[in-house]
Amino acid sequence: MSKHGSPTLTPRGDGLRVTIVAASWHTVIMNGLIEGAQRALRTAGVTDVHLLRVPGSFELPLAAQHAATAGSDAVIALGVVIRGGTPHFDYVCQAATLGINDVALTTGVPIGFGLLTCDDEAQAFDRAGLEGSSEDKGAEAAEAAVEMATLLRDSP
Ligand code: DLZ
Repeated sequence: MSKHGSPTLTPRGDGLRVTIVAASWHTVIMNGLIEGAQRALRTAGVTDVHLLRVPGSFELPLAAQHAATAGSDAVIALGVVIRGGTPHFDYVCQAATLGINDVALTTGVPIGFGLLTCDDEAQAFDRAGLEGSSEDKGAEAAEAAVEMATLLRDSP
């Protein structure tokens, strides 16, 4: 377990098809999340990896649904939403979170939840798996998705 309480997962994902769906706001942090997810997939032995870029986090559920119904064994949803001065933050976070969960439950395809919902850029940077970050949420989301995909595949 890490100092933040996250478990140490070492999933094997050989033979899986995995799609990363990634929003495009907050470029530097998004790059960190995507690279973290790709790194974790390589470590897990996943070679069939696809990347689907969408405009913002609000669009993540539809992209995840597309990937799940098009044959992906697991999806990783990555986005960064930074709190602003209006209620927009809450609407985008809620729609993305509930939508992603809904897609996982209705399709049966596991979706790693890598949506950062932060008060400011510094908080997001600290979770982005970049040099100087203390957490790597892209990698964590990828490991969880692969772990779930193999768990569901191998259980009766
Ligand atoms: C509109 C908006 C705002 C204000 N902030 C963010 C953000 O911090 N992160 C993010 O991923 N997307 C943001 N968006 C865009 C919405 O997610 C969506 O793309 C637009 O409302 C168009 O549907």
